[in-house]
Amino acid sequence: MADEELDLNSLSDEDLVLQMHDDLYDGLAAEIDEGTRILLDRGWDPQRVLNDALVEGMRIVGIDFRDGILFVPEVLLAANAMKAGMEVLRPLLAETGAETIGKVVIGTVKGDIHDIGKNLVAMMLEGAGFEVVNLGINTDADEFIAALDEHKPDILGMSALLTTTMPYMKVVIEALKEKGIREDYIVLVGGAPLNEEFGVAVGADAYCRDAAVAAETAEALVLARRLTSGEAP
Ligand code: B1M
Repeated sequence: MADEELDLNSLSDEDLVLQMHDDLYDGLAAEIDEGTRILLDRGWDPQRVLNDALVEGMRIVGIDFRDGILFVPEVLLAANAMKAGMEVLRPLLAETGAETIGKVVIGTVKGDIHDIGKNLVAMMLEGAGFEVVNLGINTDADEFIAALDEHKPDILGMSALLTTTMPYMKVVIEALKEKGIREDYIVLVGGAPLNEEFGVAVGADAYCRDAAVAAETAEALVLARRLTSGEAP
C-alpha cells in the first residue's frame, strides 16, 4: 500500500496534521509517535501539537464511535495511539521551573474506564507545579478516601466521561461529608458530559472544562485557600 511508504517528514505541517488524524483513526501508534516528534522538531509548541493533532483527531474518532461507524476495539487502538503521542509530550507538558505548589489526588470514578482526558489533566497539573497522585480508572469512594488519608493532598480531582458514571461524583462528595472531611479538600470535577451546573449540583468547588482550565483553577484555588488560612503562598 502506498500509505505504508509514506514519509511523514515530507509532508507540510498542514498535511502532516491531517495524516495524523487519519493515523489516530487507524490506531497507528508508531506513526503518531513519529508525527508528534516531527511537529515538535519543526518548532511546534507542545500544547499546539496536543490540541491540533491529537485532541482534534480523537474528536473525529468520537463522532464515528457515536455514529456506530467505529466500535470499541478500533477506538481502543485509537486511544492507544493517542497515548503514544501523549507520552512524547508528557515531559514537555509536565516541564516546570516552578517549585511544587500543592498536591492533587485524581482518578476516574467507579464504573468508568476512560483515562485519556484525566491523564492529560494530571500532566498539565504537573506542569503547573503540582505533585499528582494518579489513582487510575474505576475508582470507588473508599479508594478515593484512602488516598486522601494517605497523601493528604490539597485537591481531589475526579473525572467521568459517561452520563451513567458522572453521578458517582456526588457519592464520593457525600462520603467525604459523612466523614466530616469535605472541607479539608478542594474538589475539582471534569469530563466531557459535565458542566458548571453539574459541578454545583454535586457540591464540587469547581467544574473544569479542560486540562488547561483545571491547572489554572487548581492554582487559583490553592493560592486563595492559603491566603485565607494565613499560610504563606
Ligand atoms: Co467511550 N464513550 N465508551 N471509550 N469514548 C465516549 C465518552 C462517548 C461520548 C462516545 C460517543 O458516543 N460519542 C460515549 C459516552 C456517551 C455518554 O455517556 N453520553 C462513550 C461510550 C458510550 C462508551 C462505552 C459505554 C461504549 C460501549 O462499551 N458500548 C464504553 C464504556 C466503558 C466504561 O467506561 N465503562 C466506552 C469505552 C471506550 C474505550 C475503552 C473504547 C475508549 C477509552 C480508552 C481510554 O480512555 N483509555 C473510549 C473512548 C476513547 C471514547 C471517546 C471516543 C474519546 C474520549 C477521549 O479520550 N477524549 C469518547 C468520545 C468523545 O469524548 N468525543 C467516548 C479525548 C480527551 C482529551 O478528552 O476525555 O473529554 P476528555 O477530557 C478533557 C475534558 O473532558 C477535561 O479535560 C480533558 C482534557 O482537556 N477533563 C477533566 C476530563 N477529565 C477531567 C477531570 C478533571 C478536570 C477536567 O478533574 C479536575
